[in-house]
Amino acid sequence: MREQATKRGSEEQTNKAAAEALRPEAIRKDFPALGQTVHGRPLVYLDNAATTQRPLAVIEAIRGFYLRDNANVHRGSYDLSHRATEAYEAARARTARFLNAAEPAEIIFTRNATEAINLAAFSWSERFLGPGDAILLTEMEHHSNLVPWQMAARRAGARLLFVPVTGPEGLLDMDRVQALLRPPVKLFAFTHVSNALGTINPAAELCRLARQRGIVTLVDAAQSAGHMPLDVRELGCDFLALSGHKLCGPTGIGALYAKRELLEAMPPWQTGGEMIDQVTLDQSSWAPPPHKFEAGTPNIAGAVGLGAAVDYLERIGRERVFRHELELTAYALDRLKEVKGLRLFGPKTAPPHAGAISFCFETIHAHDVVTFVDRLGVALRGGHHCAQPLMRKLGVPATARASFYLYNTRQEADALVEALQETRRFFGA
Ligand code: 7TS
Repeated sequence: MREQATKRGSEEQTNKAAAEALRPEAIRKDFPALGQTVHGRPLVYLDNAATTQRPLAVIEAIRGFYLRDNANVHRGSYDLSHRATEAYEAARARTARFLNAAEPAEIIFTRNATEAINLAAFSWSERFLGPGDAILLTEMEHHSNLVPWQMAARRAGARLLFVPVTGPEGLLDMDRVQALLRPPVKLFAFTHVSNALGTINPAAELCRLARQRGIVTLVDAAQSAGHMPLDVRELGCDFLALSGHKLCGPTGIGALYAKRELLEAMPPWQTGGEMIDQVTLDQSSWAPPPHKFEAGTPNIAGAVGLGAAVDYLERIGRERVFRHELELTAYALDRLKEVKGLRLFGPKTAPPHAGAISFCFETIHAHDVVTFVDRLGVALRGGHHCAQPLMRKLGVPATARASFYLYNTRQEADALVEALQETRRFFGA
């Protein structure tokens, strides 16, 4: 009884914590890199869509691994190697839990989201894509979720089809989705959140429509994992790709989630050590998933860092992170309207606008904007954001982009607006 009451009490506390607004000022203490000045100004780091900063918990986890547990995995039969293997596989289990995958074997560690998509595009297409088939993508894809499919289609004699992006708000044309999700389409790959427009796509709905028609789905979650609650079983996707460095983790580690039956059916991508069962001079058989898809010595310390990152985000609560980001985005979208001559891309409201805001001045190149505001301490990204087809559609060569994360504050959104006002005055726009 008492135990139950205590449990209920702690659940209530957890729920209360989840309901509490996130306090970025407190969170910033976990991120030493944010406390610095650049060009004599406090750093305002707004390039989180490119990569996020790392909390001490992640830095310490990597340090601790190299200080105490460093050895190769799945090889030695000595204590240190067992510890390294345990740490690596524990990171896989934590990542699986983070995504609510049915089992850790559904998580393949990769270098990043790009490699995760390349793996899926190569192996799935080898087995399941043939002449005359089609792959459906959208016009807002990052090159990482476009070029691998171009290559796969070329190899298979298949073609690519695209869901159009509509209007200045940059939403997917849902009528066209309905019309396109039918033979010869075999797979639908789309971004959950656009890095260039900030649009949050209705991923669960898109997966549901595809599933109804027997079409396989891949969700590019590079911009959503770590920013909002994400549950692969609720989404109903077949594949999902993420990068550790965009969710507080280290660079050089990412993951592909895939349903086990697909991983069983797909041939390996890279081959060599670690991924085999039996090898003769003439032929080989494969280890079961996930190891079938992890050739060679993996990024062990990177996986440990990713495990620490997902733990960190779970402690904070992704629901709170998401709410904070939406509130900050809504505030910034509103304030950016004050800047004369600034053209904003993407949805007008948050949601469906996530924390990456793209904009440009009609008469100042995005690179000039980014270089100018850097001198004021504000770190933005300028360019085509690896989405050249989308830029062509928007009719601009490049945009400047501010992207928020859990540690960004309203004061930083104000600093962005002020820096853009100064830019406009300086260039006489
Ligand atoms: N997909 C999306 C939607 C992305 O935004 C990115 C990276 C990737 C895939 C690839 O991630 P990677 O970790 O494999 O490189 N986007 C960005 C960006 O917007 N600025 O720098 C990288």
